[in-house]
Formats: sequence, structure tokens, C-alpha cells
Amino acid sequence: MTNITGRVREAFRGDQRIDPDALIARLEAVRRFLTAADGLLPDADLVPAHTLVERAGTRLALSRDHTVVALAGATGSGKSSLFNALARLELSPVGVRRPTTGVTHACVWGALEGASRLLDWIGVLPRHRFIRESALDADDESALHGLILLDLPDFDSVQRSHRLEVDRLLGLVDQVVWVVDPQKYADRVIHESYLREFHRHRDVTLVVLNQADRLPTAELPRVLDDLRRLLDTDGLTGVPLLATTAIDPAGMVGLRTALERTVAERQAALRRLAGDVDTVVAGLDELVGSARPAGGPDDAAVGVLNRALAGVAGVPAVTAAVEQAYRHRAGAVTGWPVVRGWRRLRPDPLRRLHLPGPTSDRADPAESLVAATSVPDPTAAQRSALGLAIRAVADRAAADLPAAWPAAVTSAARSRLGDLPDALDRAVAGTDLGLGARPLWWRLVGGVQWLLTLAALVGLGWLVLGYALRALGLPALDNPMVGQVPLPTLLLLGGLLAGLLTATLTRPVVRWAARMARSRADQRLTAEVAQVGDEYVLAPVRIVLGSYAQARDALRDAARR
Ligand SMILES: Nc1nc2c(ncn2[C@@H]2O[C@H](COP(=O)(O)OP(=O)(O)OP(=O)(O)O)[C@@H](O)[C@H]2O)c(=O)[nH]1
Ligand SMILES: [Mg+2]
Repeated sequence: MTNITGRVREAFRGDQRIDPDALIARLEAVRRFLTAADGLLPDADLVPAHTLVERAGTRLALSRDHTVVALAGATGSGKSSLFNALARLELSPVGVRRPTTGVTHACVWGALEGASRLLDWIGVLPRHRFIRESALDADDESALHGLILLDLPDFDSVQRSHRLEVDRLLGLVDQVVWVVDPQKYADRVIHESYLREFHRHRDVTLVVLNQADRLPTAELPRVLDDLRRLLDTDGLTGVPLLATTAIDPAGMVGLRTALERTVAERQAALRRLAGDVDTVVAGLDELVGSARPAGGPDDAAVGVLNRALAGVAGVPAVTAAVEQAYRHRAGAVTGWPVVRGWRRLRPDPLRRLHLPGPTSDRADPAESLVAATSVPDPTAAQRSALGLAIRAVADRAAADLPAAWPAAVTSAARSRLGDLPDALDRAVAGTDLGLGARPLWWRLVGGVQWLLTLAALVGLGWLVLGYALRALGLPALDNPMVGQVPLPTLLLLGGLLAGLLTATLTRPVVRWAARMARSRADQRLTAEVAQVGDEYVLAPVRIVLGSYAQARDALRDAARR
């Protein structure tokens, strides 16, 4: 899987200006990502993005005219000394006992008013805030107006609270000046735990080698070279590296100039947040990857799902009953009237399943909402086939998605499993099985049967009347002859035989038509059941796939510098 944010990782931005609107658009894209991914991906994976959106929104809303710069470093490196030297006042105690600074001190260049809310948010106590503005040196200091300088506790402290405070503040400030000294500049903690972590923030990173006066002049370039090499290894190629001497104003010129430039540009806050977006996007990259979102569950898997749903819904039992019911009902209309009555004694096969009987064309929809059919319960095998089919739909739909998503797709596919049996039952109960109106040909054949029966009855009546008259010695009836056979006998026997013959000839046609009725019912039921599958299984899957597509697009937008 290629890395969609690779472009950002590789680029070295140097002094690139950040357009506030573009940054806001990127943050908005991260917010969109969160909206799409919330509830679908593990919460823990989304924490950095949530934090970023919240922090960035607050930082940008508070003040864009101030630049918050933190002095960070190991104990004794001279952070407080640099802080005081820049402020030209003894604001933060410098001590012999290590560590000295336990709480963050702040110095504001310019009016405190605008900066107060920023410092409230950053969490510097009012008693540790100082203002660097006096009428006397206003001109000297005006280049730093808008600077909020923080003197942090040491990050390698024996005091755990110091380290927590430093970690918290490093997440909030706009720019970090890392202060190292000739003795400890190569310490692993500094590089591995801090500087390396800041490689995406190198355009708001500045490194100073303080206490330069403690090195022999000839030694300084060698130490700086060595430090530069270490910074390159940390991924901080190109960051400004300066030598400072806190106890000598001449040794502060470089740092002061660098800070003046930072303050004048008003870019640090934006660059820091842009670096934060890069970090968050890179962290989320694996959750989205470059996989194209699938269009939807694939047809083959859906076919298997629909068959499994049909099995669970009892479609085969219903269609078999439809075939039997067709024969039953057709027989009742077209059969030989002499034995037809027997059929009526047998119950209608569809009625047994509590499905629409011979009189109602279709179950009343209102009734079907509550009516439960008596279709046999699914077997364990049918249930497990459905479980497997749902899993397969989810697996196929999520096949190309990065590792975090298949679980979300599977749980979406199964999310309405509990509602499925009732929904399937309602769908079966509400399906028009196509056995409503009696076909015309049944009625025609039925009419013929009745005519033939009538003829037989007329013949019978005639014969019975003839015998009766003879028995009573009354004048006999005229028996017209048809060929050699008397008409009444012909009517009786012919009617009976023709009725039997019609019933016999009709039977295979009924059987064929019953099979047709079965396959028609099968199609209708399968379509209804597929509709349920679409609503209860596929729709939730499509929603997750849609969310994935949105999350992926949003992250691409967020990655675009
Ligand atoms: N010679 C020399 N000494 C310095 C310089 N900067 C600081 N010092 C001394 O180094 C010691 C430590 O300085 P601090 O400013 O307290 O160091 P820190 O980084 O604030 O230390 P913590 O508050 O414990 O984290 C003090 O004795 C300073 O006087 C410098 O540039 N040159
Ligand atoms: Mg200190």
C-alpha cells in the first residue's frame, strides 16, 4: 500500500509561508475525517486528530498577533539564564541547585491584555507572567512586540511533574528553542525523546548551543558541526543552529535576531499547526491507505446472501406449498364433480402456513405487519449459512480496505441481524404469491364439467322416470335413439365418461401450471427477501463504505499542503 501522505513527509519546506485559509481548510478536512470515522474506527486511534482540531481551533481563535516561543532543554543548560538575558531582567531564578525552574515562567513583549487569554489557555499562572514593556527601552524592544517567551522546567528532570509540564506545553507553543550545552548536547534523551519527535515541526524549531563561552574558541566550530550531524540524524536537517552565551549580551545577538524575525513574520503559530496536521495525517495514513473505496458489496456474494436469506425465510417451503395449493385449488374447480367434494375436505396447503388463502388475493398490509406466518423455523444449518453469507458479503466489500475497516464493515453487516427474522417473515407474509384470481381456463373447464354432469343427471333422471312409469304401468316415455343408443343412456354414460376424461386430460395441465405458479412465487419471494437483505445487511455496509470514501477523501485534502 503506498503512502498517500508520503509527499508531505518527504518535502522540506524551509521558510514556506502558510496561508491561514489553507490551514483552516486542512483542519476542516481533519474534522470531516473524524465525522466520517467516528464510531467506526477505534477511539484511541482518533485521539490525536480530535486533540488537534480542538487545539488548533482554540489557538487560532485566541490570538494570531502573538507568537509563543518556549525555551526547552535539560536542566542547567541555561534556559532561565537565556530567558532573563532576553528580557534583560532577572525574572526567572537561576540557581546552583538542579533542577531550578519547577513552573513555567512567561514574559510578554507588549501589552499583556491580548496575551492573557492565550496564557490562561497555555496554563501559565498569573504570578509567573511578566510584561516586558517600559517607556525607556520601548524602541529597543519593539521588534519583539507580540512575543510571549516561556521558560520551561527541564525535560530530563528527576521531578516527574516537570516532564509532564514540558510535554504538555510542547504540544501548545508555536515555536521551540531547544537549549543544549557543551556538556550534554549529545545526550540520548534530548535527541531520541524530544528532538526526533519534532521532525515535522522543523520550521518552528531552533537549536541553540548555550554556554558557548565555556568552550575554547577553536573548539566551538567542531562542537557545532557535531551537533549539526546529530540534528541531521534526528530528521532536523536545515533547522537554525546558533551558539549563545547567556552571560554576555554580545552572545545573545543571534538568538535575539532570530526571535525578532519569527515575531515579525507572524507565521510560527500557523507553521506549528501545519506541522501538527502533518503529524496527525501521517499517523492516520495507515487507517485509510490508498485503497480505492469499493463501490458496494459484490454481486456474487450478494447472490449467496439472498439464497441464504431465502432459506432462512422458508421460501422453499412456501413455494412447495404454492405448487400444492395451486393443484388443490385448480382441482377443486376443474376436477370431476363426482369426486371433487373430497378435495374440499382437505385443508388448503397455504392456509396451513398462515399465508393468503383461496379467498384473499393478498394479505392486508396492515395485518401483515403483525401477522406471523407459520413457515417452519430455519434449521441450524440455514442459520449458519446465513451467518457465513453475511460474513462473506462484509469480507468481499472490505477486501481492499486497510486493516482498521473490515471490522467496522462486518459489524455493520451484522448490526440488524436481530431484526432480520421478523422482517423476513413480514416480507413473506406480504408477498403476493400469485394465486389470487381464479384463471379463466379453470372456470371454462369447470363450466364444461358442470354441463357434462348436468347432462348425466338429465340422462339419469330420464331413465329413473322411465323405470318408474313402467313400474306403475303408466304409458312409457319416448326414448329417442342416437344411433343404436337411447338418448338418456347416452346422456348419463357420455356425461360421466366425458367428465372423467376431461378431468384426466386436465390433470397434467394443472401440474404444469402449478409448477409455473411455484416458480413465479419463487421469483416474487426471492425479490422480496432480497429487498430485506438490501435494507438490513447491505445498506449498513454501504454506509460504512461511504464513510470510508469520505474519510479517505478528507485525509487526502488534509494532507495537501
Ligand atoms: N558560563 C556560562 N554559564 C551559564 C550560561 N548560561 C547559564 N549559565 C549558568 O548555568 C547554570 C544553569 O543555568 P540556568 O539558567 O538555571 O539553567 P536552566 O536550564 O534554567 O536549568 P533548570 O531550571 O534547572 O532547568 C547557572 O549557574 C547559570 O549561571 C552561559 O551562557 N555561560
Ligand atoms: Mg531554569
